[in-house]
Amino acid sequence: MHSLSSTLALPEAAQTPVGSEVYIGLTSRPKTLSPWLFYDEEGSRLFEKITELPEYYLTRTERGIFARHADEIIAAAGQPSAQPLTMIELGAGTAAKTSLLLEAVARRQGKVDFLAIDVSESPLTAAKGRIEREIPGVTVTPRVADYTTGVADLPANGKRRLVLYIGSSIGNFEPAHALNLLRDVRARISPGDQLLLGVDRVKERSVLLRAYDDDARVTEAFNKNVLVRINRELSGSFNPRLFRHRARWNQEHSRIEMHLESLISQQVTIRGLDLEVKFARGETIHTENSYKFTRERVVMLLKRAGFGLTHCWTDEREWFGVYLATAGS
Ligand code: AVJ
Repeated sequence: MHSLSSTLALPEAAQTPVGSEVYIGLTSRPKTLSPWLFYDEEGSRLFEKITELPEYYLTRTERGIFARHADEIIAAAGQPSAQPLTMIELGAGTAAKTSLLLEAVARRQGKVDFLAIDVSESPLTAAKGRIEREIPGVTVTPRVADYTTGVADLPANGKRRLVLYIGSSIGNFEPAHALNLLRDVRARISPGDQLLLGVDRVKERSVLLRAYDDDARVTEAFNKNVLVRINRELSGSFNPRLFRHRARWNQEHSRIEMHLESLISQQVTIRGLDLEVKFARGETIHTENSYKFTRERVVMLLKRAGFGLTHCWTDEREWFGVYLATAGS
């Protein structure tokens, strides 16, 4: 259907990051859309709402771990000789949970530089304002960049780097991509520098499923928002009501999958891409993977990326894991 000549004649919109992602995803079999497409303004707002849902334990649990162990985490990152730290966060967003760690660093060494990296500018700007107002001694440098395609230089300022990759964001990537990402981080820092990785753990299936299919249907709105975004940015004709939100546990790959399932046989036009997309009844668009980890898997991943696990922290139910690892030589 999509011959080379028609590919060459693709409209301009198909060459933007969103356009090409949507074009490739919706002409693939099975159909997919990458999870980064969720995060337009409305999607970012919906995600913030998700983090407050009773079913979505991830954010609350990780925050609890930081609230309880921040001083210990920061002391461990500075070992063995109380090294001063500089902090870097990948996918910082509003950096809400990060404050607990920044406060601990400020208590320990007075001043700290914080490089906050995110694809989206407005939450970073808000984070800088809030953090510098609330935590004396912290200087925030926002950097708008897509770290998933490679982190650029990570400044040390003569200090030991502590790189944060928290919130189980790594769970969105296929294992090979996650490994590449951590290897890339390792290549940008020095032996002895530290990585703090926050990941969601494997647990009872019903708990996992509820976290991605909440009663207030916020996750459903978050999932369907990608269709609304395509309608707006690429002149699509999706009717979100003709799709159903699905969350499923994939045991083999140890991941929650989110899909949008077509309720009927239908055809959708995406004028901006010059594209007609056919859906069979029951056919899905796979919109997200959220991998869940055992401790063994995290240790293996870190090791293969050139890190050695030194400490880990969890909550009482052992639902979430925070892992501190040292860059090897
Ligand atoms: C931001 C990737 C950690 O996988 O739990 C929340 C995104 N998707 N609800 C996750 C998400 C549906 C979230 N991460």
